[in-house]
Amino acid sequence: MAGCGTDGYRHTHQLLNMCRQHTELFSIFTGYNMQQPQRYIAHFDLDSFFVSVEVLNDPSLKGKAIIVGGSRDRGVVSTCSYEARKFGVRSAMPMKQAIQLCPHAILLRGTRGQYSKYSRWVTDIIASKAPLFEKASIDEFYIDLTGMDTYFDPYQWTIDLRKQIMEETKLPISFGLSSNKMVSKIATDEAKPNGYLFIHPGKEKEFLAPLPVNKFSGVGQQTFLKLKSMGIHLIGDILKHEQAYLEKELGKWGTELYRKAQGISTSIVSSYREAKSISNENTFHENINDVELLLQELVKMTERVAYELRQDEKLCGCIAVKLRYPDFETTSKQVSINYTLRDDELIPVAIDLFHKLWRKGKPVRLLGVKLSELTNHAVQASLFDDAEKKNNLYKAIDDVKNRFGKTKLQKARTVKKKEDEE
Ligand code: DCP
Ligand code: MG
Repeated sequence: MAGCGTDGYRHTHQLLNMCRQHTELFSIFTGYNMQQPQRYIAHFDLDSFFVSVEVLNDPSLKGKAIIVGGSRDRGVVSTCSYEARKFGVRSAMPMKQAIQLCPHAILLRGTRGQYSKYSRWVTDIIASKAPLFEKASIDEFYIDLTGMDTYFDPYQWTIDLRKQIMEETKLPISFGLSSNKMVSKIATDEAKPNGYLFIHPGKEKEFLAPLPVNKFSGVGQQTFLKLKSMGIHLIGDILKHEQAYLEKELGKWGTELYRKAQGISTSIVSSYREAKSISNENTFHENINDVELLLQELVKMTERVAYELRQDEKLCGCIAVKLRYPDFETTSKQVSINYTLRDDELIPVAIDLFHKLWRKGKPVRLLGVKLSELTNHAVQASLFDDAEKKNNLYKAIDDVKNRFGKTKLQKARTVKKKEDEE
């Protein structure tokens, strides 16, 4: 069976992970240093993802300065080709500014469904090969290969996986491989575009030293300027100072930077398969067979889970509806959707699933909605100006919900019935 080998690795890996955590705890509590297995973590990230998809669909765009984003006057840049980056164009920059920097760039509004499709395709390839992986965003993955060096060379394995992804999807992707997530992510960044980099265990500090401090996530403009005023420009400069001095100047962040500069990071790769979903279920006091009432409940629940999704700053790629009848027969149906966080995209799909699932007229005991395939949310939802407006609207609604409780604002369908009843 095709999946057997990978499953074997996965189980071995889970065991190793448990052992590692226990070993760490044992060491912390007893002070006795137990030998840890060498960690290997790969980080993969597609190159100029949205642009690469556009180029696949229209090869005449290859090699040109391309910007994918919203409208010229009010939109922001989602991403741009490396040719446009040479002119200083960056993600999240106002389109107006980007056009000024690179007036000859080809402007594209983007095709969102396509990005979800390719994101899934890459995910599927990684899922079929990797012992344990985490999908960190729509185009970014961490793979934990710890313990697998008994079976194969982790570097060669990662090179082969990259080759497979590029051959199958035709999308360029880069990777960094090292002993931890932080260093691998920075290595990917250094390897881009269309490259890869292996930082051998023990060489982390050396690799980081000549890089600017804002390579660390979390070092924004403010910290950057503060560090500059302290004479710290490069990561290596951080270690020229005592930890106590950094702490005095920067508080906890100083300690954190001191650790990071040494190439230390212990965060673990959390499995995509086990990644959380957001769900809401309701067992009714009395069974319901009125379709309007059921739909009203369904909309309310979908709004609730979508709100939770936005609070977690995630997008979802899959929605499921579940029904239980009084005889306890339980059915559910799910469908993959374009990655979204929006009620107006989720609700119609939930309603459609409900109609496909429900045996008309049969009383329902329990109704549930679940969002899964959660991934971190870049601002790609702001691709279209209309989406931008809607996202701002949701933000405003969510702010009110946060301040006054979740029941204050609901959509027409969820309040209609109550008004009718009054
Ligand atoms: N994205 C977006 N808005 C942002 C950042 C990203 O819409 N502010 C979208 C467009 C990107 C995709 O997410 O193509 C992936 O984000 P990355 O940060 O990985 O950027 P790219 O893949 O475009 O380029 P890189 O080669 O730097 O990874
Ligand atoms: Mg990318």
